[in-house]
Amino acid sequence: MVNEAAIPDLRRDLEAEARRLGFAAVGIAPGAQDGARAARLDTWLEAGMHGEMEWMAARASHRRSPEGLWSEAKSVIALGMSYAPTADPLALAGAPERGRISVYAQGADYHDTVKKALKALARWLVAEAPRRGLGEIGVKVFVDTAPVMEKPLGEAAGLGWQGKHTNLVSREHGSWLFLGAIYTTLELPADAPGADRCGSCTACQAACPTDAFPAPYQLDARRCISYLTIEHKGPIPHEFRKAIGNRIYGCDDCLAVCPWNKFAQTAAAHRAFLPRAELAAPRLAELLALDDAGFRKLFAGTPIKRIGRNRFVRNCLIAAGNGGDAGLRALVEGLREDSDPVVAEAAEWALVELSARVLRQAQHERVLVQSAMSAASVSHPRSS
Ligand code: B12
Ligand code: SF4
Ligand code: SF4
Repeated sequence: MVNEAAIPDLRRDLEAEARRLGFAAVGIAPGAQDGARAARLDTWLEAGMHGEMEWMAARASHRRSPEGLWSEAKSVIALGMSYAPTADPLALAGAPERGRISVYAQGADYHDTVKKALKALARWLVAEAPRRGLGEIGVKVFVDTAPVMEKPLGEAAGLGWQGKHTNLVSREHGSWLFLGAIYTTLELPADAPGADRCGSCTACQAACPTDAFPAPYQLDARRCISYLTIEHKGPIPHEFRKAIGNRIYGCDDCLAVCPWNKFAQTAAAHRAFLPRAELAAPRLAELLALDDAGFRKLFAGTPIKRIGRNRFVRNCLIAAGNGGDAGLRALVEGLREDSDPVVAEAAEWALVELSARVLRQAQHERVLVQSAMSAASVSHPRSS
């Protein structure tokens, strides 16, 4: 006999334990999810909006719903860990000599931090359920990489709602929650789903530099700077290079402009995600000089290490070309000989951009000198 009466206390203590482990948001969703979200995933995949992320399509039947992945899953414990920034994520937009790393990647790798806390919470639950007369239970923990739709599950569990930028927005934590999930065979009472509070706002749609939203609540990943700088392996398509600006890993623009961020409690942010000093505003000159060993050393323990030196330097070259800092010319020239063809191609492009910028600058200066000279001859007509 299962001691049903123990469930409310377990639910309360589970939440307290989750908070002790560093989670800022906790909710419960049923293991059976409605088919609407699954249908939208299918439409998204059929339209090819996942680009080269073949892994999104590969296990779609598992991804569609918790029960599709694990038929015994009765409930989902959805969890959010805050990485609310204290500085303005868009502050470096006007600093072309520096690269912009998105907020989520400036501190510890969330995969490690969230997974560790999820495992600790799952162990707690596995120990507590039988102790409270609820019998032996099974659990599986997920963060990011498994075929799990974390945002819809977070919404179903009441953590917030999926905003028009498609990410989960929380009333207490704004756009800045990492999500994770524990699937369990234990049946827990579900929380009410989060209600959409976007209203008539379109700030995130208007802010996107690459026009990556074909419609509100839909993202074409192939156009998203986060995808282009992190997931995309080959040369970055030319049509997006200018719009990338100095973003060298991910993009925060649609998140940063969300008005709900003004309620984000920065005190709730997990300390592990505080920005590392060297990643908050890195100089492109230093990043362009990285070799494999230097890259691994600088980015050890961060999510950036995953993309490897070549893809990262490719991104920095795009930023260098866009920034127009002639001081980077020698470094860029050197990278034209790089053994990686994608790096070499990006260097070639950056060099053309830098040269064009220097030429434009010289022309601009010539025009200024000429107009200053003619102004001088107008104001001193008798001196000629
Ligand atoms: C693939 C992926 C990406 C891809 C594609 C993003 C995307 N929107 O799908 C790329 C590489 C672009 C990406 C970028 C980012 N990502 Co990402 N990503 C994922 C991943 C692995 C899967 C997401 C997924 O299932 N996409 C498939 C689409 C179809 O799902 P969906 O967006 O939920 O689609 C829903 C809506 O679009 C809606 N919908 C579709 N059509 C329609 C039509 C109508 C009318 C309506 C109403 C709704 C609707 O229904 C769909 C189903 O509910 C998750 C981790 C995970 N396992 O869940 C992290 C995840 C979503 N990413 C995350 C983060 C932090 C980011 C970035 C902010 C990183 C950065 N700073 O660069 C950006 C944000 C870009 C953005 N605006 O989405 C977090 C989001 C946390 C949160 N609070 O939501 C996650 C959950 C990782 C984590 N564990 O924390 N990501
Ligand atoms: S992350 Fe950047 S590029 Fe991607 S959708 Fe948001 S604003 Fe657009
Ligand atoms: S910026 Fe506006 S539309 Fe976009 S998610 Fe936030 S509230 Fe919704």
